[in-house]
Amino acid sequence: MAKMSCGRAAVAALRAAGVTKVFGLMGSSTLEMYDALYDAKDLAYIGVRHENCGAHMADAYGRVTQTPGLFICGQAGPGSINMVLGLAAAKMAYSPLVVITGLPATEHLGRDGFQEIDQHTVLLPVTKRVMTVPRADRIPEFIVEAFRIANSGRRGPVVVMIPRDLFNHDIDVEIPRSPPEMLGGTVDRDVLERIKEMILAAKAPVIHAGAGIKWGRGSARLLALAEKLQLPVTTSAGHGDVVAIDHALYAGTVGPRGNPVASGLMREADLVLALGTRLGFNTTRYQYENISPQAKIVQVDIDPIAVGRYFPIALGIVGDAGTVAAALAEFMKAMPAENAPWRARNEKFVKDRQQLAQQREASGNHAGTPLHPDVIYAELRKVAPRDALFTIDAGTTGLQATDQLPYHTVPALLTPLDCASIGFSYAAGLGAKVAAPRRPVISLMGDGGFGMTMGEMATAVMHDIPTIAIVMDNGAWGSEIAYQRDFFNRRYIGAHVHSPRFDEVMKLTGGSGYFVTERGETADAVNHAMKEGKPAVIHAKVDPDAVISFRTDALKKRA
Ligand SMILES: Cc1ncc(C[n+]2csc(CCOP(=O)(O)OP(=O)(O)O)c2C)c(N)n1
Ligand SMILES: [Mg+2]
Repeated sequence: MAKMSCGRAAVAALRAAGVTKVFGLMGSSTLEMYDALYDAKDLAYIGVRHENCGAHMADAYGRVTQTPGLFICGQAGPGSINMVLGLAAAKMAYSPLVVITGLPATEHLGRDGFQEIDQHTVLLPVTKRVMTVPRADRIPEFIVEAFRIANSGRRGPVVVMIPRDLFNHDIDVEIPRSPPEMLGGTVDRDVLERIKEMILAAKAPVIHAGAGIKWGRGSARLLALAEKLQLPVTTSAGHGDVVAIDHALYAGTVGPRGNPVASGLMREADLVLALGTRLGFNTTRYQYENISPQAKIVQVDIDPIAVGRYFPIALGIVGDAGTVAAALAEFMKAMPAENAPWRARNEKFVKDRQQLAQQREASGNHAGTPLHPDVIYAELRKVAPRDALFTIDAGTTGLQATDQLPYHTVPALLTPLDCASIGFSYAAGLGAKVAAPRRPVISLMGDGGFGMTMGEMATAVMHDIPTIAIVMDNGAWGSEIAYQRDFFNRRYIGAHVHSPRFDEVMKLTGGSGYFVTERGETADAVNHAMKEGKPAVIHAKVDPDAVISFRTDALKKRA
């Protein structure tokens, strides 16, 4: 037992939980903690400019490292409420994240006083858990517990709220031990036998892999299964990086953000091994649009609620998808490629995939200005190193990129997933770079989405976080203007945006800026930025007509 200030005890608890990087935005309700961080030279502090971006950064950090990211939201009330979207995105992504934030003093709670907003109620639906520390000497216990909860089972964001007066105490404290490592569990032999029978009876089985493989670091085990049985791998939306894109069995992403080859495999499958995926909206639209109604589905997910939720399934398993893939690979006899029963199907899919790649290269060769976004993706395929990590936003230019970028090292893609928010990509890229400083991080987004987060250019420069942001400027809220074009007879209202030259703003901030209008210039700028190693913004003028209406389910064409 040692007597220490509660600020120091909180920092000691962070250390016990394995924290080395702290994202934060300060506020008076947590200053004791800040004062303790002053002496904590082993914890790197990254001060951000908006709480929501801080939450996105810590979310991305958690996704990349698979240990919870930490955001200290210094201020009770307004500070906490500013990060609601970032928490929601983390929750939807099963991303491990811990936020520590203040509360008004206990003697003022319930008076609707200074900065008192009902944080608990606001944050509850967008988090896995919200905890209020009731007593000063329990601060360390609550912090370590938050890390355990964030990182267990279905991972997610956990908020620890600390009334500001608790920090005024010195406490006798024993810092709890760090949370235990979670292991994947095992799979029953009878279950494996049932899956084996279904596979052997199938004519066109596919593996459909999702977040559970990616976040569970199950890719190698998934590939062992795919290779042993010669099964093509399709992925759910936002997880096209589950295996390297040049793998012989890789088909890419299913659905509107994906490609017709992967979607076609699912439409023609008679057995889908859905590993670590909910078969969610952006892949299936909850319909038999990209999945055959005749297909038997074996679904594995860590979240019991997700299993069998959107589609009737033949067999459901609650558990770690990589563990199940490994157990199945071990259980099954190998099928050499030349006599796998689905050999002809596989040969066709490989041919279709080659054709798709050729079409994309042709489309990426568009001459002329303004640039077609496909040109940018094609150039990234040429120059991005194999360990590049991409982040994208939910605008049309980001969504079009989803299945077109060169993913080789898992994880290589972070997106807002079902949250489908804009203003995610730039901040997430910074968090990813802090998590993986040696990997090149390239963030793509539209002019609208970047405008929401451009304050973080200062964060990148101040803390030397050298990501490369490619802002595709089409002068519009592109995803939305596409609907007005396609469904509302081009009656444009609210759809155009005017932006400053973001490259120039980045230069003024102290980083590097590039302005791109012609074919070849994106590749040059990316190469230059990677060599220079400074935070960089590439402002690319792209074709305003190259917008796609992705979601058409509730829209009726107007005459
Ligand atoms: C936080 C948030 N606000 C608004 C939206 C609705 N929305 C989706 S895409 C989009 C347009 C995005 O424009 P931009 O970032 O320029 O990308 P573009 O579509 O032009 O490529 C908007 C407004 C959203 N998804 N998230
Ligand atoms: Mg735009």
